[in-house]
Amino acid sequence: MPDLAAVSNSGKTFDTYSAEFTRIAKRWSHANGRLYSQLRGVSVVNGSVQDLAPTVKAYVEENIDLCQPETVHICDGSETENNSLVNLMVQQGTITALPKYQNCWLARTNPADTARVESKTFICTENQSETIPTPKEGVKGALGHWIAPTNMEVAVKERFTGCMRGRTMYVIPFSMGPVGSPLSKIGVELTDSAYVVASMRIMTRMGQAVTQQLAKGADFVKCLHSVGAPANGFVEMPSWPCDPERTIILHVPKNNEIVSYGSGYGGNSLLGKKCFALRIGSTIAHKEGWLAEHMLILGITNPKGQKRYIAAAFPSACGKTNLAMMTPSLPGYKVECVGDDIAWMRFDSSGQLRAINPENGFFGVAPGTSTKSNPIAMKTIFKNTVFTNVASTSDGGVFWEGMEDDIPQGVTIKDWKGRKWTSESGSPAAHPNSRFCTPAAQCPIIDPAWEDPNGVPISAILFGGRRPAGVPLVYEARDWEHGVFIGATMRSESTAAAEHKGKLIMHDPFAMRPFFGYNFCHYLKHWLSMKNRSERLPKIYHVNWFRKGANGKFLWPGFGENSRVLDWILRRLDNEDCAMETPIGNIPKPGSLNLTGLKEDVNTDELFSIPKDFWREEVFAIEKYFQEQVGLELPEEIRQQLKALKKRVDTM
Ligand code: GTP
Ligand code: SPV
Ligand code: MN
Repeated sequence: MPDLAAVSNSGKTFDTYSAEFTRIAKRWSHANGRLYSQLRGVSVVNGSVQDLAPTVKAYVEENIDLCQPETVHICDGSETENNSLVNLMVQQGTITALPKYQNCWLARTNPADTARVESKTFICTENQSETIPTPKEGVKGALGHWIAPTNMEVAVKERFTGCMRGRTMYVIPFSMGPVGSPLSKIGVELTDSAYVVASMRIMTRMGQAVTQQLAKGADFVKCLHSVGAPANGFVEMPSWPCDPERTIILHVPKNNEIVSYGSGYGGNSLLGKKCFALRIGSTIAHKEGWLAEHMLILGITNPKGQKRYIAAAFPSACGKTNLAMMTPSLPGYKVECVGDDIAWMRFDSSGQLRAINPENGFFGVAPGTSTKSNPIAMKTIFKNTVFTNVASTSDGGVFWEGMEDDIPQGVTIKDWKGRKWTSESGSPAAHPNSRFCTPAAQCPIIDPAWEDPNGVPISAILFGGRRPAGVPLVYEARDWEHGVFIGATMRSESTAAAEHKGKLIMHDPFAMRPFFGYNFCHYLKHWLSMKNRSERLPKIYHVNWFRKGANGKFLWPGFGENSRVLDWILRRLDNEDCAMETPIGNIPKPGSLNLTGLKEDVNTDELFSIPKDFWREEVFAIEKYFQEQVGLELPEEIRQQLKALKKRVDTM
């Protein structure tokens, strides 16, 4: 209700009183028999305009004018609010209940909207060279996409004008990182998707507490999102509106601004995640002297009770969530989870690298998650979780590849498109990129320090990927520069997390290729410059759980057995003499990787072999990649590293 008391200040004439009353009354309107305040003539059906910081209000108003929503809903993050959104989505058919579990929901997307779309993701800067290195003539750049400001303006106008007609614009105030931590950053996402609101409530700290920070004048990243209204007006699947033809995801580092249109899925729509915490985040980090990385963070305690933290960058769907929640097979070890996807890291005044997880939930790959592979995830996800594109069971539960043992006799399955499914159907039951969206606090091994405003101290950084051939289980960088080179030359088999078809070995430096917010070469220089920030830099490793033998099967059992690799790494951090030099880096001395109690036979010769032919090809591929994608801009240190590797491989 308007604050009439505030109007009736003593000493005012009746005319002023009446004029002020009219002015205030104008900001209110009737809808559904209720009184609502208004913004630009649009009813605000939840939350109070008075609570909005002037800067936020201006941002909302500007986009009301552009998107022309029917109503505005300012999110408070409450359970009541969430319940009403859930009810709305059930009514609209966007989600269905999963009565087998507590407060769990299944969303089925339009089959044309199931993953991130790298090819439609752009960074907008005045000059192309701020965003991407200049590729060799005739070569298509593969280190991000640039868009000019004028083109972006056209793209936005074309898509966003009136795109929320008949819909509600939700205003989501959110914090990446614990609210109020000096390392955290705030965002405001405007979206027309209730699914995005419900997901952002899990993935970020969202609502009232953040509104209060904003009211105190906190800066924020502007995040505008619409699922879109296709140009031809035809919405194929009203329960999941989207506009795949015209999907576009735009970032303006200069204004800390994100604009995303046409997709409701994951990294395309939950703008705190890849768009903010990585792309815009990396540009802020570059300016402020820290690192925003596609990395998990885990704590590991050895049998002596000594605890350390490790960060690891693997490309999408290459094992971050699984490693972050690992149940170690080696007796006496304990792993605790700080984060499974993103790390914000900076050196403190004593030269210790410290990391926070800016997220509040896990948006994890469902297929492959099982009581065998990731029991901790299985203990996390069956309450307060939104599942997307998994299969469903006749007893009100979920199913995906890997859950075969969990399905009771007589229970039938519908695939992610809602069609009857059996193991003979010939297609996967769950979409390969189907996901769970679940609160991090529910993880039974969440680290006690996971919300520490100062972050956790990082002792080692791992890079890795899916390398079916040639790349050993683990190797250690010779020094920081070599470590940066290893990150820069990462390659991995493509997965279902983005739109790439087939299993191509793709270059994915630092697992950041889809997420660089600025020119890769400037990013490399930034990483190299970290050398001057500390006397005690973390050690760097490369790991590969995915090497295959001649029979086409994985050579290494992975998952909990990866604790054996972490054990070797921790012993290296303690300066144990358990490594030997090879041309590509240091690998475990024969017999030094603890294999005691390993249930399967592992061919360690094959697992650790470094075939000369393979590595000559690898060096050649890296050389070609740098020549074509980066050219003369490549930092000299990296050029020297490549030269040295080539020489070592040639004299193998
Ligand atoms: P994003 O959320 O896309 O960034 O993926 P992620 O890096 O967190 O990958 P995740 O841990 O979800 O693993 C993806 C897939 O790889 C799942 O199907 C896992 O079962 C599988 N996987 C993870 N770790 C291992 C491992 O050690 N060995 C094998 N063979 N497969 C693994
Ligand atoms: C990834 O692809 O790396 C993810 C999923 O973590 S998404 O949020 O969709 O980007
Ligand atoms: Mn990821």
